[in-house]
Amino acid sequence: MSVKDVSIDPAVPGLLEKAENDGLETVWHRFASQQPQCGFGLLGICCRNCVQGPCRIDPFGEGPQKGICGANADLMVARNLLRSATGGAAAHIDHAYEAVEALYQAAVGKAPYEIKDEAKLKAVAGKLGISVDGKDKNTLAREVAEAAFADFANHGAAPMKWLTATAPAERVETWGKLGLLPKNPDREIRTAMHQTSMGVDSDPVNLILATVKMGLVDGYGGLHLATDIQDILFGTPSPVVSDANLGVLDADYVNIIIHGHVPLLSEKVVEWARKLENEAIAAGARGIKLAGICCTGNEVLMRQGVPLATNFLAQELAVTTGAVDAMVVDVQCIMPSLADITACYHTKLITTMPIAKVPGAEHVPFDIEKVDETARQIVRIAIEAFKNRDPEKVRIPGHRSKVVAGFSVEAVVGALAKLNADNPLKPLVDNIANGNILGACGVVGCNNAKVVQDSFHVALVKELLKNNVLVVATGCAAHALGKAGFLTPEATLQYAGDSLKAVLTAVGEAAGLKAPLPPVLHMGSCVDNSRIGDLLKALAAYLNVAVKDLPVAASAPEYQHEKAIAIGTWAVALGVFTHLGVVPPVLGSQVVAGALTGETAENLLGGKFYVETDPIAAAQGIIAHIKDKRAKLGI
Ligand code: CUV
Ligand code: SF4
Repeated sequence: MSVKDVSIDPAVPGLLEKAENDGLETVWHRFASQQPQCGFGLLGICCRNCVQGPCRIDPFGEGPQKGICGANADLMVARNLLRSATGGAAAHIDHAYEAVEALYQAAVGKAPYEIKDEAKLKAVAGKLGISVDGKDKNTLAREVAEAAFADFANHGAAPMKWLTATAPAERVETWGKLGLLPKNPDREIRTAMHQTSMGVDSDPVNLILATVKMGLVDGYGGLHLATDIQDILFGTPSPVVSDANLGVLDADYVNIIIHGHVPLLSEKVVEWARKLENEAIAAGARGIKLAGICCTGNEVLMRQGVPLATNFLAQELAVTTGAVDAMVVDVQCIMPSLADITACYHTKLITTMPIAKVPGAEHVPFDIEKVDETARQIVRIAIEAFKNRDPEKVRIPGHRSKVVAGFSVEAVVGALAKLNADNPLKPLVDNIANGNILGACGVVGCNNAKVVQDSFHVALVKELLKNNVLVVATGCAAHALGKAGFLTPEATLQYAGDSLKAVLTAVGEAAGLKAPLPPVLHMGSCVDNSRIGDLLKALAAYLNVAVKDLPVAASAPEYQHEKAIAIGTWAVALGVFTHLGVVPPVLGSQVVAGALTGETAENLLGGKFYVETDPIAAAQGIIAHIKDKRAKLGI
């Protein structure tokens, strides 16, 4: 079988052909062989929550309308949705928890990480009400880690500290009134699994509210906690120039790809790759090239300038270049098929986490106390593998695009402070108020085999920029936009509407960049969606309105992961109009679909989901929403 027209990434067609010639199947081949996909599953109306099942509901109303226990379509859809959001939140919470453990171990001298960002450490401590006076950085870091641990050990009635310390006060009050404030992330996950098990909650509305609460668990116990701790440990990102796409691999070098989400090991791999250049040269290479896939890629791009190899859907094709000596993976979004692909080349697939092993891969366990040894060993495995590379099998696509990344809130405010030191947000807000910037949209999330790779991201963003909507991006969306050339000053000249172009040019000049700011600001990985939340909080505070009143929106055009469901729910809870470009499995229930996309969500939370599978129509929907919010603000 041959597949075509699956991606707009120019590096894909040639490599796909190579994969087929090498006798390999990819995600797109498997997607084709899955067609047609199960209609019950697509609508969310099947249940496997007990062993009397599986049960399914006839969506046409002729067959069964209830499962064996009596569960109807509304209950199945609501229960499945909460379980998905819980799965996503669990991934982020586990990630954040590992970062906290690393910070604690570093602070007590047990893990070889240096605490790089003392200013961020103090800022986070300040928000938590921890006094910073006279404390050295290790003492303060230990206390911040202990405050995070306290959330996980919270057996009382008080809400999660990380939430109350970082979320907008107006939101905390709103969520409190609705009874949605989470207490302890682990406990909320346990409760949600219990609530959705056979014969517990059968009220779809109660389950929807629990899903919103899970969004908050994700947003603050996962995203915000992970970002804060990673910034403290590894530094808060600031703008950095690099490249994106598989052309960043180099046949003359040892090529190491780091893939996954948690930067605890990859930061060290970057360090050791630099230290062991000489060993690579001794092995006959000109040095070592690193490149990232998925959110680990975003993390090391922002803080270390490591180029992006590619995003989720093309991870297999990265290996089919035949030029990757080691693919190092941690957790999340790692295709099990990678082992089949690496088996066809000299590439070493290296798993590192106890919960993420792949049969056929070499497992080099991540041990926080010995992380230097682990990283050194991994780099040496890559250098050894390089010696076995078959030049006949190498085909590196020529495609690479320049990217400017690393726009943390601190960096954005820093750039704006060059225009107005006392009131950095004023120039931005003034330009929103006068209409030069119509509004802003966070374009985030994954690739999904149901969508031509990167096509929705690019078409949507082109239309938004043309209409003077500023875009911020994270996750695999940021990769997509990077590969397509949107993370550059040149893109401002090419794609931004006239008034947006003028503002970005003025800010870029004033910030001393000698070029416009890019029209799409790369704000990081998926957990760094917390940065977008912080930016919204700051804008709302400056204007003295609620986040839900701002002329902004979010979009996950090509999302696939349960994590995206959790993040999207958090965004809606924050009051953000949140577009989805892939239909979530909720259409089997009018109650659930209606509540999430209609007035119920909007009245309670100020935000709602908006599902639209056509990029231009989606852009128009987002723009209409932004205009509506502007009108209500009287601007
Ligand atoms: Ni966290 S979740 S595919 S966007 S990394 Fe990309 Fe990244 Fe996975 Fe989705
Ligand atoms: Fe069927 Fe009810 Fe069991 Fe689900 S919980 S599988 S609907 S009997």
